[in-house]
Amino acid sequence: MLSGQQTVPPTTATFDFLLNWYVVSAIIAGGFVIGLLLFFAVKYRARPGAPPATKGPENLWVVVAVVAIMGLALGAAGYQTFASTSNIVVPNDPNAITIKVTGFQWGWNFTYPNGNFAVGNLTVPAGQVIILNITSKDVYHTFGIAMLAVKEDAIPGKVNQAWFQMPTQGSYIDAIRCYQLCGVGHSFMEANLTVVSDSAWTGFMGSG
Ligand SMILES: [Cu+2]
Repeated sequence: MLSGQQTVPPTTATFDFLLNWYVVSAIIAGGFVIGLLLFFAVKYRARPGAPPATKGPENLWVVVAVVAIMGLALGAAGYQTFASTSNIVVPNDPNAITIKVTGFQWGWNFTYPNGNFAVGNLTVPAGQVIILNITSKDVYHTFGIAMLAVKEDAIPGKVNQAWFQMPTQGSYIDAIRCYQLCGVGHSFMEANLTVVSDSAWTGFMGSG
């Protein structure tokens, strides 16, 4: 859905970056372990007339190398995970726009800073930090925008925060949907995301 976009939203970029780290780390650790397994399986294979297997000398370097390489790979992935949390937690931006999101059976209600609300369509200005205060009117729902790597539970009596920043304008049909089975209408519990210019947003809010 983001094809043709000039820039990648920051939350999406962070999760893409982490996924690459995890895949590379897993390939290094997994490749080393499986490589050793195959090497030893061939080297010590059963051969006709060979003496029965006996315990050989300890190969300490193998143990140290396996632990060190796996530790480095996992440590690097863990470091990158914690280093990325600053991009995932809700930013402290004084210009952020806060919108209340209320899930219900079956739809999404968006309440804007001016008190107006809309059902089934979330309108936001491009390039601005959008903070969502997510709750539910009835049962558990999960608010999600897959293309922006946003997902947060909507729980009655509780407010969970999520944020995103969409660099470019556009209209994204059914970009928002529920990710928690919540009843017979769950599969239709969708909403559109409309990203507009600053001036259109000012008009949308009325008087600015
Ligand atoms: Cu649902």
